[in-house]
Amino acid sequence: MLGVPFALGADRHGVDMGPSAIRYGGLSAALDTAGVDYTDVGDLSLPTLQSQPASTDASAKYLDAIAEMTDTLADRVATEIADGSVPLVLGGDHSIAMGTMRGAAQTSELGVIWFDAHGDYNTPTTSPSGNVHGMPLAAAHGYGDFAEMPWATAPNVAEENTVIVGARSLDADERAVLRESDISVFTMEDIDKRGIGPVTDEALDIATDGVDDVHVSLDLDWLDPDDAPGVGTPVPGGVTYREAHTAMERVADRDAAESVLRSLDIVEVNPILDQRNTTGERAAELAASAFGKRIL
Ligand code: NNH
Ligand code: MN
Ligand code: MN
Ligand code: MN
Repeated sequence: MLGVPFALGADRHGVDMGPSAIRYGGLSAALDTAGVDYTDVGDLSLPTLQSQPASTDASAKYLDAIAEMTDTLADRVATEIADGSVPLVLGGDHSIAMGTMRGAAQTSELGVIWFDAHGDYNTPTTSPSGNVHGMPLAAAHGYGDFAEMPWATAPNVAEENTVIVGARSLDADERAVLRESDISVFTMEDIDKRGIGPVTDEALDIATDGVDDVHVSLDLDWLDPDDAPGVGTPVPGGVTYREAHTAMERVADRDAAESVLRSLDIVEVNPILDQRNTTGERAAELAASAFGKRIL
């Protein structure tokens, strides 16, 4: 368990307190119940929004600081995996996933499952906001502007093994790019038609096809804002807390059978926007479910 108290990718105060909120939400107790053998290695030391002058690059804000964060996190994640651990990375905004994926994919091929309301497939050229937390999946694939930024790119991650689950807010250019790509996108409509269990199982099939392991990235705005209000970019019409549980349980089931989980990040929890740490508590429970927590 590693905290990444980072907010520059969202350009919004409070998401840097996500690691504290998730720990305070009961993560250790939930992992104990799951019977997980874990160590909390604390938080990375990173620049805060308060300590930075406002970014002058409107197309990709704070990109230099984000590159440094990515280097630090990627090295740490790679080291922990080499030591036999499965990193549980607590964000922080979703830009941290660039670091997790680059570290996790360093030595062998990696599938990716992205549970998110958003596609996170913008680039500095296409982004409507300039917020890098809307770009990490494009960065990992070295897409567009990111082809010139090796620090952002995860080696050994193929579009064919990348799956977005639960999308319901795609920007116009992002949508066009995803439609043309070999990335699989399951929208909320797919979940409504088929159910979250079958959709998650198929996502796991795609992500692990011909590949050893998967990285799971869970953005708390994947959940409906009624269930997870403490996020910076809420989108109505999301999955329920129960559906999110089912998805994490399917991940744990597959991992128990085939040892597929290489790394997990839990991102975008913002306690400033939350209601009495509801979102922090739910993030903690969902993480423990992904690591095998069951009621009985
Ligand atoms: N698509 C929007 C953007 O790029 C919002 C991204 N926000 C997220 N992504 N929280 O998961 O600015
Ligand atoms: Mn996201
Ligand atoms: Mn999102
Ligand atoms: Mn494995």
